[in-house]
Amino acid sequence: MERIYIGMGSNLADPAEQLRSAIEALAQLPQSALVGVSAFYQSDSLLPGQPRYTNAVAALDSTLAPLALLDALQAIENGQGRERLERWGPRTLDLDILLFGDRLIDEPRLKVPHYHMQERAFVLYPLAELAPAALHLADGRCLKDLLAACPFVGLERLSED
Ligand code: ROI
Repeated sequence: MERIYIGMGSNLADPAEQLRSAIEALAQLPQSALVGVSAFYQSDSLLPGQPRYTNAVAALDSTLAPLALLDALQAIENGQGRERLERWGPRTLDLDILLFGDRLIDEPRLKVPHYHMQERAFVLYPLAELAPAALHLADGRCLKDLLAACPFVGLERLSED
């Protein structure tokens, strides 16, 4: 059993509803238990000209292998109408494996820890609601230091409903 953190994002077709549906789907994954979900956060897209995003992080305990989990997450994305028209394009649902236990994964389909998480407030702050500040990533960085280097700017924490 490993603790996995999954970043969720949406900027199309009622983003908060997309995240709620994704959370229900994560709770149904085989060999897995959903153990936590952060608050939802809104922020502008990193790319200009796109609708604002709603983001959150989920914590999952699972015995699935990383690529099996990736397949399952992509099936959830596709099931919620994800169309891969352009890289970085607007999307109904994006599910990213941020951390997978203490593994370092470097495969063509999957890099863990997730590439850009250290510079993304919309990943780090929801993650920090679920993970201990002392959490060390497989590459040696600790969450507390990543947070200290990533200001809480442009994020709007939505009240739970
Ligand atoms: N911007 C925000 N705020 N949230 C995201 O999830 C997100 N995802 C992306 C890009 C387009 C880089 N910008 C984002 O893929």
